[in-house]
Amino acid sequence: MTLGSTVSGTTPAADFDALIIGAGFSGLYQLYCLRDRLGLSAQVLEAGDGVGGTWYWNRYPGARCDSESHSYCYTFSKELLEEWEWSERYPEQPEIMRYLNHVTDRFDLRRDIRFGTRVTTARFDDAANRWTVETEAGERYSATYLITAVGCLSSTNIPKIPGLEDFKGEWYHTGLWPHGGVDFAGKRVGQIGTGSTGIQAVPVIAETAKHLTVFQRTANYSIPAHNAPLKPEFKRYVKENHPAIRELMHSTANGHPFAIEDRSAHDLTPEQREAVYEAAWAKGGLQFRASFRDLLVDKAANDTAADFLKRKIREIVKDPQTAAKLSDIDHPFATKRPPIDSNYFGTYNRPNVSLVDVRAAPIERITPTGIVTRDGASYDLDVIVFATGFDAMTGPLLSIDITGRDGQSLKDTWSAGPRTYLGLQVAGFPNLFTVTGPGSPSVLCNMPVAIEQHVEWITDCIAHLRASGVKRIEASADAADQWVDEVNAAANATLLPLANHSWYLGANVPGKPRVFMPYAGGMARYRGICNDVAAKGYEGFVLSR
Ligand code: NA7
Repeated sequence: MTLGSTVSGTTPAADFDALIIGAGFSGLYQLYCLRDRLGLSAQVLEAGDGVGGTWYWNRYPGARCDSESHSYCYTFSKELLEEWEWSERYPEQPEIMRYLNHVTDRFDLRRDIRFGTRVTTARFDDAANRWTVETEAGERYSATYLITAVGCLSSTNIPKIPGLEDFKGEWYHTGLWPHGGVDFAGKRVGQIGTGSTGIQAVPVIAETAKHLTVFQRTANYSIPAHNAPLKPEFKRYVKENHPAIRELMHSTANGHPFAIEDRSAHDLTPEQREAVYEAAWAKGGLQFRASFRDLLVDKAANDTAADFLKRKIREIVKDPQTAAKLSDIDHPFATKRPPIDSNYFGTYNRPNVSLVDVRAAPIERITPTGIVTRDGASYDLDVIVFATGFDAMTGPLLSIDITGRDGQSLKDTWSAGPRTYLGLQVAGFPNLFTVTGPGSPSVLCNMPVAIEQHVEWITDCIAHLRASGVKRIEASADAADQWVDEVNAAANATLLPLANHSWYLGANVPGKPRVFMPYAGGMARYRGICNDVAAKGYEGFVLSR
């Protein structure tokens, strides 16, 4: 690192080859690759006071990963794979934090991460061919390459409900949970939101709250996780088979360690299909979606899974009215991110839990003492939990004021929705790389698999640029236009757009352009496309010397 004055301004900028924003799964691995593999000077800037990214902030009750632990980890280091041992089928937030801290220390990454440093602006200087980044505290950094590793789900979505500022009790968003935890004992708690987060939080909050009222806008499917401690034989299997497990994850559309069955739901009789679903339900987890190859592309096939799952809800939940509200699901199965749970529906059988349908009677306002809905009903509360999700994918990028070539801002460039080439670069923003950016499989894939692929691609690309004396790489506008068409076509070939209120489409944030953001063509296919682009001399990118 050097103190330079390549860019005009009051504070001299600290200069690096590369700046990485974020110290989650992506930022940590990107630092390792650029510093230890390519020998570049690299600095990570991280808003939090520790590593972990999404997992640093999401400490809400029941926070747990929906990918199985043996697949929710880096695969780049054989030694790391052999020495780390997960304790449960699905890792809980504290265990993921222990893992990421272990990785940080094992690879001596901490010394190149600056914590408590929130990036506010990033500006490309055309003449100097460098990015300058400013932080909330007014520090300045500059680098040839800027890599955003800001996560897809890190900008919280707190709905603007009138009256929140007058609420006399406590309120929290699950994605900004207090580090010291929240004591619900003896309290009347209201939780807004029944996505993956809300479905994890309900059973745990209900254990100690005096009363929990859940405000549900959209009823949701959920599959039991059947989480449990891992058996010694499974741990042994993972250690002995990690190359094969990795190969399997790389061969599938979603990056999970199981294949999608190569059969149609229509190939079986109703009785046979029921047996398949019962077995998948008993096994639990996201693998349910892999029971048939056509669940996400054929509405009639999907209906068979949806009917099964709605029946399960009605079997579990004893009160018929509550069961009816919970199973009145308006979108095909898995067209919104399918949650997995630990006794979510069963929790509604507790006497201290009740469900309010805010689709029928929306929340009108928050009062000093609780929530009032449009039908005039009021709910007295001591605590409100917002499990209301995120301004996903574009939110974390647009929360930084990013200005590219010729003074164009990312906000303006994306005013009608995100436009990227491969989710990796934006036309007009040279030498800026977006790890798991919009237009890449990202959230439709087991995240560490998507992250490793992006980080490795970016690393190889930068190595190529340096070896061949290329000073600047930028996605061409044509290639980006074609890729946006490809992303739309991939989504439209599935049932995913039928969930017209999904955050995949940006529909959960008022005023956000409705564009299907992740690439739905599958991770394995996407990996092939990226490899091909690189093999053809970075086709679709403009390289200048
Ligand atoms: P999600 O999946 O976006 O869920 C948010 C929930 O909050 C969902 O049920 C929303 O209903 C509800 N919500 C949002 N705003 C409101 C208002 N104004 N009123 C009532 N209800 C509201 O976020 P999660 O945190 O659960 O999960 C995000 C991802 O994290 C997840 O998909 C995994 O990938 C991990 P809606 O469905 O929009 O009607």
